[in-house]
Amino acid sequence: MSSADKNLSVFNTEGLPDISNKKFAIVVAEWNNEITEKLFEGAYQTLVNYGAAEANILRGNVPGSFELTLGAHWFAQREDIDAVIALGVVIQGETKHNDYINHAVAQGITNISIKNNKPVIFGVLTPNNMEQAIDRAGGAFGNKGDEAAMTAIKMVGLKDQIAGK
Ligand code: RBF
Repeated sequence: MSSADKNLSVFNTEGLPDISNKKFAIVVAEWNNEITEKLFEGAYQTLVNYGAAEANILRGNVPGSFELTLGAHWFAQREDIDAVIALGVVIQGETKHNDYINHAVAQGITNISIKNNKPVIFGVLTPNNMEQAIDRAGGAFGNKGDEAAMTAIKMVGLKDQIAGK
C-alpha cells in the first residue's frame, strides 16, 4: 500500500506487548506546531489506549525538526526510557531546506537508535503542502502520531521478545 492511500491510524494490533511498565518519551518540533500538536495528541493517546501509564509518557519540545535528533538522543540516553518518538513536519516545496532537514533527521534518528540500542521512531511528516499535512495529522489519512506510537510499541515488544523476556 502506498503512503498516498494508507490510513496511518489503522494497524494490525495482534500480539501487542504489555507496555504498562514501559516508559516513552515524545520529542515534538515547534515548527508547524498546529500540526505537530496534533501528532503529539495522536501519539500520546495511542500509547495510553494500548496500555501505557500517563506518568510514563514524557515530553520534550525542540525548535524545529533539525533538532529532533539531539532532543531524542538526550532522552534515549536515559536508561529508564524504553522508546523515543520524534515528531515533526517538514513541508516540501516551501524551501529546498526540506531535503537537508529530512535527510539529516532520518539519518540522525537511525544513528541514535542504534547507538542507544532502543527504538527511536521517525514520526516526521514530509508533505508537499499544508493540506497533505492536515490529512495526515488526524485528517482523511489518519494521524502519523498514532502510527509512530504504534511503531514504538511494536519495537519495544520485539526487543523483549528477542531478549527472551
Ligand atoms: N523545521 C521544521 O520542523 N519544519 C520545516 O518545514 C522547517 N523549514 C525550515 C526552513 C528554513 C529555510 C529554515 C532555515 C529552517 C527550517 N526549519 C524547519 C527549522 C529547522 O528544523 C531548525 O530548527 C533551524 O534551522 C535551526 O535554526
